[in-house]
Amino acid sequence: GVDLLTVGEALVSLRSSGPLLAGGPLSMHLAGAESNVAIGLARLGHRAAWVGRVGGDELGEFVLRQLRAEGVDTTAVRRDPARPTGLMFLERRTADVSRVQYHRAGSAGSALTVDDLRGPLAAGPRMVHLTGITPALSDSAREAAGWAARAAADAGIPVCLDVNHRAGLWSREAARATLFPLAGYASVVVASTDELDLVAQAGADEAAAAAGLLRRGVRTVLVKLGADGVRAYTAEGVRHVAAVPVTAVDTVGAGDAFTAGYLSGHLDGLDLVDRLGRAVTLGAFAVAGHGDWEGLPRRDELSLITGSAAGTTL
Ligand code: KDG
Repeated sequence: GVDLLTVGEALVSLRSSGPLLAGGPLSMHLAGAESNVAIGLARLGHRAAWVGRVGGDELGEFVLRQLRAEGVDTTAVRRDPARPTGLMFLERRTADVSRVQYHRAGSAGSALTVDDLRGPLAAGPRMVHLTGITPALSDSAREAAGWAARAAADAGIPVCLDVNHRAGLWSREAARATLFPLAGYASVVVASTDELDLVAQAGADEAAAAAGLLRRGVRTVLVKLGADGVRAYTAEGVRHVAAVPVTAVDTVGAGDAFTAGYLSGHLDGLDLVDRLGRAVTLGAFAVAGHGDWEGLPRRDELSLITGSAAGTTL
């Protein structure tokens, strides 16, 4: 089996450098939180697979070519000739504000089913990565994500869940109703500070939410703090690791890079602080370059950006 199986929807992202309403050139990129994570791992030399559906259209071919070029295993991907590949526009509205517009309702990716995932899970990946985006796409995708988490956990395969709340897809209440039970199958939960209560009792603060997850069997809760780094909660306590200071030009994909770095460290058998160090290093690479994943490092490039991996025990 592969080191990491990721499940989700890969999209074509059309990026503008100014307001969309004014027109002008768009550049075409592969996007998708889960495929971003797969690319991050593949760049570091791990065997990573992505599974999902793409259309029978040219955009689906583009998605597959990009993933294959990055060394991601796409053998389980389904082409869905009846539906289009999902699309998003990423509009740079001002230097500091980017806006997303999705064209993904009824997409091939949203038609994901449990049956699409049986083969790749039976192949026995070392880890499985899911995000809170997939269950927001459709009833069948929600069922598929839930099935994958349960089946992996039952087979003793550690599951990583990134909450990744997308307000354009569902409400916080709907997200919590689905993601709270899903998190119970995860061994790693990744969230930003404003997402943690979606996998906890409503209104829980960070420490209470993390404690609740650990009580439910989650081994590691990673709270992404952006430019402030990460706080990690485990049975041993709380650790903080600072971000690696870089010039940030584009924060899209930073969370996916962070997760890829953490999972890479996990697969390499690193201890917690070194896993967190690799996570913030990949996050730094992501924000220091344009694009969701284009700037992610190969293994021999990790030392281009170095932080002090010395964690603080809180
Ligand atoms: O994490 C970056 C993603 O937001 C982007 O690639 C698109 O998956 C995506 C989504 O659904 O927003």
